[in-house]
Amino acid sequence: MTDTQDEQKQAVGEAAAALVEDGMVVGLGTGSTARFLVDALGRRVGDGLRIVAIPTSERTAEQARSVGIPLVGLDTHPRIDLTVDGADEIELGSLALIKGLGGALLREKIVAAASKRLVIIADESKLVKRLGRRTPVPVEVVRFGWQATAAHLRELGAEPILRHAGGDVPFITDGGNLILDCKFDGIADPRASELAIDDVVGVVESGLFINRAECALVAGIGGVRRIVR
Ligand code: ABF
Repeated sequence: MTDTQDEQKQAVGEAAAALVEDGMVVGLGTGSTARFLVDALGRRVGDGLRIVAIPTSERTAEQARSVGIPLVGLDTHPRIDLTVDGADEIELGSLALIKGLGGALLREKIVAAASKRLVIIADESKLVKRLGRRTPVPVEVVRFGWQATAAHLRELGAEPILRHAGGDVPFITDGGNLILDCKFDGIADPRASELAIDDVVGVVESGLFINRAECALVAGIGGVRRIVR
């Protein structure tokens, strides 16, 4: 029985770590839930599990190194066996995702696209019936002309807000870009929205991950359950 949110995150992190097999190339997600995965994998590496891993952010890389997980890059390992990552919203039925509130969406999406399997780990608060009603879609944009990019996103029905790191300092991603958190009033066709946002000049990537997740391991009061499309 898992009740507190941290216990739920730990439960799914450990359940996902159990999916990792000897010899795998593993993508390591970012966020508070993924932290439990990385810790659990570190314990398994300490017990003899032989893997290499590719982190989706500098902070995940730092944590992975601290628990002894050997890190490699996509330059030497362009195909990943299994990536485990968190999410901000998971739409029931479609497994369409909003990711990126942690600011790592670009590397997360590149790692996800290089992965044979993507497993999402979350507590049940992330489950929604309709994507985008509650959570903005993070959109990574280049700095040059970001205000014009924001205007194009408004034409798609978004309300883009420049993300700040604190005060008037804009948040800068690991890739050196900006993030516009785009509020929608629900997203009726996530795939169409993902394509439309990607088509906007100045956009690097969006936090819409559509048709990418194999399943989601979700912890609730009754324990961990596996949700598929
Ligand atoms: C990451 O997981 C991000 O895409 C997303 O913002 C975050 C969710 O973090 P948490 O697990 O802390 O809710 O992959």
